[in-house]
Amino acid sequence: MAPTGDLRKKFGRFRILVVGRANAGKTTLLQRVCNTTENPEIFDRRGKKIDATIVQSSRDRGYHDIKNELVFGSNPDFVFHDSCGFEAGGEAEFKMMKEFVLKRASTPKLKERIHAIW
Ligand SMILES: Nc1nc2c(ncn2[C@@H]2O[C@H](COP(=O)(O)OP(=O)(O)O)[C@@H](O)[C@H]2O)c(=O)[nH]1
Ligand SMILES: [Mg+2]
Repeated sequence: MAPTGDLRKKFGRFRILVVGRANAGKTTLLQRVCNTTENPEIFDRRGKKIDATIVQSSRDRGYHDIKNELVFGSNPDFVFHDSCGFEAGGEAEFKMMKEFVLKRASTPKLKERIHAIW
């Protein structure tokens, strides 16, 4: 087995999808794991930072996009994706999550792959 450092170099950041209902405690869980109380920075899939003030005041699709990347400043090597499927409860959202998982679990682009689902 390759030493951890080699794996890190090959795969880059560790990417985790968190799935659960609204208010299940997903955000709290991520903060606990990252040992922080800060809110994550949110980036779109192209890496463009999404303004936190927009995020807080808006419930539009721009924010509730499973492709957005959540990163805590204290733990920049971990990237989280927050499922929106179960929050909206709609079939379209569930389908998007399914597609996201199917695509990102097998993509040959290692940097885009999800490594774990919680
Ligand atoms: N009692 C209790 N409350 C929790 C726990 N985890 C989170 N909460 C609270 O539940 C609410 C929703 O948590 P949040 O992490 O925002 O849920 P999310 O919508 O899944 O991201 C917040 O008010 C948290 O403080 C827990 O383990 N026990
Ligand atoms: Mg949350």
